[in-house]
Amino acid sequence: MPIALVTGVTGQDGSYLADQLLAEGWEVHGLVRSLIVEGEQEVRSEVTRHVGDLVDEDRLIGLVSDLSPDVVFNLAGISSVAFSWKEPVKTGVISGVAVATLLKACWQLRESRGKEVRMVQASSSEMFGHPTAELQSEMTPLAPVSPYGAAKVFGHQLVAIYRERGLHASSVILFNHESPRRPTTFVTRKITSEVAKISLGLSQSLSLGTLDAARDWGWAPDYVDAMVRVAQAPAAKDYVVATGIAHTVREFVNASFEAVGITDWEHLVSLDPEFARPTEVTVMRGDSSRIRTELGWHPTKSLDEIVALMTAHDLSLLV
Ligand code: F7E
Repeated sequence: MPIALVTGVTGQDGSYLADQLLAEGWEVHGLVRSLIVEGEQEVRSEVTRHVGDLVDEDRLIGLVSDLSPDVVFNLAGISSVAFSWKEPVKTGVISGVAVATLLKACWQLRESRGKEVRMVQASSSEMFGHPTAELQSEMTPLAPVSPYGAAKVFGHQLVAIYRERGLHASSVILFNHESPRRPTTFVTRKITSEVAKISLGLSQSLSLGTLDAARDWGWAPDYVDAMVRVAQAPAAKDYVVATGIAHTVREFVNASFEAVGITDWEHLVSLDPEFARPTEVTVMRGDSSRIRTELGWHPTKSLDEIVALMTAHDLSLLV
């Protein structure tokens, strides 16, 4: 039975990844900050939880050595671009420097016991910053415009350095991916949860930072499936994971209101500078040809399907 260590197992991606790995017969271990999980996904009982902090180098190295995993999936870190502006130092340490610790831990395990441990790093499209090409691929220059993007670049480049050194270390460059497990601090779930409330008369309006930004939104379980494929690929590489289709926040809002039968929604939505970013990437759209061709991955849901599922879920929480 292959063994996986998943950091960030209580997040949207970590919880879906644990579900998939368990279904495929893996032994799954998760790094958690505390055994009491608040505001995060419940960890399934089959996942062995280990309390530890990503900034605790001795703890991480000891854990990797004790578990001797086949794959370390690093999904932990600050995932909110907006929050990274408030806590740039914490973001750099947790989302950037901690990647070095995990790579060091994997390398030491390999050197000391000859264990062929692999690592998959959750990189991000935020590393591209203002895109210079219409579609971003593995070849697109990295030029982040947020503390989050900069921290991710550090981790991403270290993965490439350890790969060069001989470790089977890959990065998945994830474009936005959503689900009912997304926290409401992200725009998609903020929209669907608020639209559900408005449709039931429980809220009067939805405040957003902008309606014009466009993102390449996919279905989170598909992105987790990409990680498993990348972990099992013969050669370690970087892979963009994206649908290739961009939609604006306005289109997302429209689809969510449509899902609850409201067509005239403009008066229900307002703009609030509190939710606007110091720098905003206007359009992101990924070219995932490499993972489609080499590993047979493809997205399974359209934006309308994702919005309908998320809105229906939020309605079900209220009735
Ligand atoms: O923003 C705009 C916002 O916070 C999406 C993470 O998974 O994807 C995610 O980061 C867009 C941006 O996600 C509001 O300015 C408008 O243009 O849902 P988000 P994100 O920042 O793109 C990347 C790829 C990651 O790697 C990250 O970990 O929506 N937007 N109005 C808003 N965003 C929020 N949160 N709240 C608003 O009111």
